[in-house]
Amino acid sequence: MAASYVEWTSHAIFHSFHNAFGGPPPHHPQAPWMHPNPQSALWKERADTVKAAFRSAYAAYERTAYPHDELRPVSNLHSDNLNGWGASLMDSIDTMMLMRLDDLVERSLVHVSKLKLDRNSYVQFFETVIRYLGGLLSAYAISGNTVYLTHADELGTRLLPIFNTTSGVAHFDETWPRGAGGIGWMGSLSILSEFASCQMEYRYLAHLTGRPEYVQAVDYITEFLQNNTEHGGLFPLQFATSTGAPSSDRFSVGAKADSAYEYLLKEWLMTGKTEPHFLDMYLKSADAIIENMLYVSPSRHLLYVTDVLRPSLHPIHDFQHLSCFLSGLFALGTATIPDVDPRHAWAAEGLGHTCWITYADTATGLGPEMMLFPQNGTRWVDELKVWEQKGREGVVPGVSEATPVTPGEHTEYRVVDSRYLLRPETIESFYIMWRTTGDSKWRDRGWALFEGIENHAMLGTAYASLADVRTVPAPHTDELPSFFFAETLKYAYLLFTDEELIPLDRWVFNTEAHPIPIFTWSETEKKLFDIRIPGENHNNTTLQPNIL
Ligand code: DMJ
Repeated sequence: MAASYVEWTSHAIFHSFHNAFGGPPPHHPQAPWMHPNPQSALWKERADTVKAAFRSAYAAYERTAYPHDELRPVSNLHSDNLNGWGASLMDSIDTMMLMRLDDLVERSLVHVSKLKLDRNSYVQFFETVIRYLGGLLSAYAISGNTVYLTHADELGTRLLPIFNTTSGVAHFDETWPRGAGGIGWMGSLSILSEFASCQMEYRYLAHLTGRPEYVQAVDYITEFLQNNTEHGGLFPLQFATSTGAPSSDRFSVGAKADSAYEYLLKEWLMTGKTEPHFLDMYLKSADAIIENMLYVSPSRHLLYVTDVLRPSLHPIHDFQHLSCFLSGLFALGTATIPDVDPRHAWAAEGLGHTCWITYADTATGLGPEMMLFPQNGTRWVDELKVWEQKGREGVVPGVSEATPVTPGEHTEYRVVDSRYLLRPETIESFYIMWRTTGDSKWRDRGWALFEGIENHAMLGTAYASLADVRTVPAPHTDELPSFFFAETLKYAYLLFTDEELIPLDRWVFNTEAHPIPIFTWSETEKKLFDIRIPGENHNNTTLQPNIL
């Protein structure tokens, strides 16, 4: 068996990376900010520093926790909350490939080859899809090695019973071999972000395997979302799994919601912008978010996105770290949607700025998990109206350059959860902002963020989440999540390297930062999978739940 791994060289990785999908890379006009950069040596050194951080933290995981899911870096124990299949390894393979850490890739391939998915196990659908299935699909897309694809296909099939509900929305969890769904802490409820963040992975898997059941299962979810839209583009946080009835009065782009909105744009991008219903859904949702959930703080004029409550969409004025992905999503939409409303670009800039401020305001330079803004913030669209009426005088509201506080100065918001969980959303948005605007401030801010991680999250060789970002020395919690390897360090590396490893016109990241190549459906696939492209003939079947 070892012989096939020996062929696994970095040359092979990048040969396949550029050729497995559509032959040699097409000519991409160089983006203006990619011209020879006098600071290249500095940024190369910074990218190498991130690579060294990955190597060090991964070595600690391998030494102490492998083959379990995650390292507990304070106690030097491990956890197995993600199926016990080696989540940190499985989530990291494509990061290793992009960083050209060939020895680690080789060892990972041995692990994947031996991985048995058929033992009795409790699986959470969402985490399994975004981390394991997404990780395997990207590893295959980058390398062309079919070991990853075979396992992705097996995993995709094993998870299919989770879609088999009377409403068609997926269960939260499942036991294997086939047992009852809905057995974990969510019981008979399904969470929006969790059942609506699997479509990219399953549709790409269908493209690779030719299996229609993968598309059918997830296209039913898209149809369910279309039928359950509120306020023009918002979705409640939870639904009863059996009836599909909403079971929450709250709308959010943070916990329980985030990637459901993210996938609308990304599904449109992933199939080469050929399926306009995804764009239509995304634009409606973006508009509803802009109209109802974006607020500006009274004194620092910081733009933030808050949860709102039914029926009047009353704002809570909370701001979650998880919501910081929205800046990058709006930036990606701005760069890819023709003639898009300029509010998307302003929101990307303003939200990215606020996310940076929440880091730069703290003693550690790392941002808290949740903040509460004063209750008298103003709706952003109302401020925009006044600005328009005044002939657009001065900067766009909410896009002002508020500066970080000095020690003792009031931040205006209150920190209600002071942890930093090594999450990626802020550096993810900095990366997308840098790639789509070319403004080097996003790189500089990303470097400051990474220095915060180095200075305050590093514990010897590994890293640990912070219990309080406001205190130096920072207290730690006993956690090193797999997404630190999959996302935080990957986005940091991509932000600092001058190489355009993942051109955004050829790849699209799933919500766990696993890149999926952009493709278009063939005529055969359109018929087989019942893909409806406007202006093209298709039969008029209606998707049904319980398709299995
Ligand atoms: C990751 O698993 C994914 O980014 C998910 O979409 C949100 N939560 C974590 C990172 O914070």
